Amino acid sequence: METIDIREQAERIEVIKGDITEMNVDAIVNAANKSLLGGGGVDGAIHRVAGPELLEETKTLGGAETGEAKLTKGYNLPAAYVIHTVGPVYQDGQHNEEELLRQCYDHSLETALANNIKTIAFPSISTGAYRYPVEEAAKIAFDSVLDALLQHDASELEKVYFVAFDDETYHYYQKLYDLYFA
Ligand code: AR6
Repeated sequence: METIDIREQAERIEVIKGDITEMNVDAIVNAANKSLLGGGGVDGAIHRVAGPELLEETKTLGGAETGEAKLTKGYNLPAAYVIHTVGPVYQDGQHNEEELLRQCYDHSLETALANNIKTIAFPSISTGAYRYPVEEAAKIAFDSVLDALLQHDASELEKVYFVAFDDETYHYYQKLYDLYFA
């Protein structure tokens, strides 16, 4: 029964290889750090494209804890909003990393639902500078998104994109997509 429900969500999830800053969606998610004031990786790319007004707005937010999510406008991005979340730094898997990464996805989706954001694109949170193993991280991402899709119909949450920037990330996300939906 549950399998049938999950399969019905196939068209509400899409795995893409590319640059999240080009996504024409209601909101993109940023893999930020606790300062929320920008950095390298996807965070740097988002701030570059959004422009200096994004930094001005994030300065007013007072940072964020690991697992939290905070909303800003998208400024010069095609996306109307950015949801900034702070992933865990991966140590050895014994420091609550799994729970904290799950919170990033759950809180980002809750933020989307609370703000009438129906299309959302996620990068692979924590798997770059923060070194979370990408295969495990992708499972957490899928689990969180599938739970949200099963609980909210398309009128609330229309489509979730996973945007992989590199081949390895794309491979693991595709593998999971096939596992659930092929
Ligand atoms: N579009 C989509 N994904 C991207 C892009 C892009 N334009 N650029 C990089 N990625 P990372 P983290 C991928 O390091 O591990 C920052 O300095 C990248 O290939 O951006 O959560 C922050 O300020 C990888 O698969 O984020 C924090 O200090 C994924 O995004 C710290 O890094 C995440 O890599 C956060 O580290």
